[in-house]
Amino acid sequence: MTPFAIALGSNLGDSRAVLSDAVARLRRTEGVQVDAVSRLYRTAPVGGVEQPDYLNAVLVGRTSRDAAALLALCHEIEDAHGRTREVRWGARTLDLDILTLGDVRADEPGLTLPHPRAHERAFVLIPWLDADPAADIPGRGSVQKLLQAADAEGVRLDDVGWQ
Ligand code: A4P
Ligand code: MG
Repeated sequence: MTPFAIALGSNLGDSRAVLSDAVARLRRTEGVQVDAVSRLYRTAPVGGVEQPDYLNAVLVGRTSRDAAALLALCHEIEDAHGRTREVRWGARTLDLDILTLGDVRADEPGLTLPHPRAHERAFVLIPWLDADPAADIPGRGSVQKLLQAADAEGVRLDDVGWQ
């Protein structure tokens, strides 16, 4: 079983319900063991066009799946929640990004590991620390250290919570 971390994000539809369902699906997947789930954060959108705030979270666990199979699972769960067409720029009902899978390094068109932008994104690093205070990005360092250099403005604990 290899440790992994996945970032969850949503800024369209009933984001809280969508993220809860994504966690539930991961929990009941064979070969995936969920060890911890962060609290829920409401975050200002980073990059791209003007769009609604996101709800973000991070989940950590262990899996017997390889990187391709874990990515396929993420896509399957994203597909189950579809993409709505109300918003022209295509903000997502559900985004599942693999942050790390053990020490695996990948640089392929369909998969980059560790995630190429995770180390600089407070909306990833803050919930990641929640789920795993000892989290580390191979080649980048501890999440705690990386967070000190990130801009944490715009990331706040969601007051309703979940799970
Ligand atoms: N892909 C490559 N590496 C990975 C990986 N490690 N994990 C490929 C998951 N997927 C990976 O992703 C496009 C393709 O990336 C996939 O087909 C997969 O094969 P996508 O989910 O279709 O699109 P995306 O996530 O919108 O694209 P991108 O460029 O990955 O966007 P980002 O960088 O993830 O940014 N602001 C806030 N506050 N919160 C957010 O969650 N998210 C984004 C998306 C922008 N701003 C945000 C947030
Ligand atoms: Mg993505």
